[in-house]
Amino acid sequence: MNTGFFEGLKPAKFEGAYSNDPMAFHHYNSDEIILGKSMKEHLRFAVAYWHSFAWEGGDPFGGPTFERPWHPQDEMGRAKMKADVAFEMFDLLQNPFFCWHDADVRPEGDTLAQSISRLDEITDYFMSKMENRDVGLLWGTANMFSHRRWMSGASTNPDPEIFAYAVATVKSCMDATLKMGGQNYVLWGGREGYETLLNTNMGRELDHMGRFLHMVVEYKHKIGYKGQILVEPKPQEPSKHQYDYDAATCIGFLRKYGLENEIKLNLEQGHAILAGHSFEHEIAVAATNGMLGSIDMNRNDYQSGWDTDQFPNNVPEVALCYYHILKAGGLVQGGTNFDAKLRRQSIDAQDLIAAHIGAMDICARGLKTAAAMIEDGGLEDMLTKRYAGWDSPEAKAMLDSDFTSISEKFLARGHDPQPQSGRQEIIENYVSRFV
Ligand code: XLS
Ligand code: NI
Ligand code: NI
Repeated sequence: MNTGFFEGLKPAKFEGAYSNDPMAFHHYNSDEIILGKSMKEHLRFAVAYWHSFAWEGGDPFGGPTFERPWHPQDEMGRAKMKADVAFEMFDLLQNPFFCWHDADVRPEGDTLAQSISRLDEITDYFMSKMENRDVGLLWGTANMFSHRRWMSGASTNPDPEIFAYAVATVKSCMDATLKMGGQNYVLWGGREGYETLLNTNMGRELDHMGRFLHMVVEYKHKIGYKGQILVEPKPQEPSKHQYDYDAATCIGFLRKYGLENEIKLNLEQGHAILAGHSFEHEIAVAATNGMLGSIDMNRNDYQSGWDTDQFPNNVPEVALCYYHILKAGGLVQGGTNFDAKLRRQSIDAQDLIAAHIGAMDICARGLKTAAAMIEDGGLEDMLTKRYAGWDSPEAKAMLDSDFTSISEKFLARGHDPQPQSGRQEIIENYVSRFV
């Protein structure tokens, strides 16, 4: 039975760029082939359960604005109604993937055992709904940052009993992710960091986090889970400093603890901005190190300086992200998760659908733009030319040589190399032709 929450709305269809229907796709044409694969296969969109269904519209200055029929979210009957609405939304959006935290989908139990049995029950309920649909789980994760027990961290908590609670929690979420055929398992450590170094034994906390992630990987292999394990970098918020600061920091951490072949990264646009980077920078860092796993697509407000988790709306930015993703071989087992929420005033059911349709269109435009640049090959040509000097056998041999011999040969050549233009404006003009 339909809940009627989205009453009057029909499944969104592709109508082309000139359609006037705000509830139609203007650019996302799921079956359209781009560089040999359908848009659907490239983009692998996912809805974030927490923003779309669990968040109630509160902010630091005010309470909920949304007043959904599944509020308050404190009992299983309403958790199921919330699931019904979620799947009605997936039907309207042409069956995307979705992602959840345990806390988004089930009410907290009185004990951990009760929380886990509720997670089992609701994920079984999801699976019954997935049976006759083309909806998949992109990833599952544990919320180990909202409840007060996590205030001093999960795996980095000074209290070993909280570490144990975190282990049991992640174990249950990995079990549920495996059961649902989830393609990835994500760990984002919002409280794995500190408020002040004065009360923090950083080395000890990092060792505990490294050991915790090893246990995640050991458990993954033990249960035969074939999905990817991903950590999600973010520099701060809610903690003053988070250990998974950015892609480069995570990669260093994973290498230090010998996890670089087991764990990849889930990168988020807004987190890149908070870290003082661009999103394509984070993607390029991960890709260069063979650790690009999946993306959380959203945007920050450039004025507020918060992680505002808005739906993406900037085609040139999104295009450069997909350019680097395509160059790295695509998202493969990962996807494009909209870790994005409505604005607090957007209280209509229609807003929720429109936000996703718009974001899917923006990503489709970004993907097409990126593919056009790849097909044209202009950027690649420019790189080839810029580094052409390194193709000569003498230049290559230098990398196997040493300081003394390179210096002697260079001085003997008596060459005075002249600077070459980086041609940045010309290249930016080139990109503008595509966006
Ligand atoms: C918060 C994070 C979070 C993760 C999942 O900023 O983006 O939503 O994606 O825990
Ligand atoms: Ni985020
Ligand atoms: Ni995220």
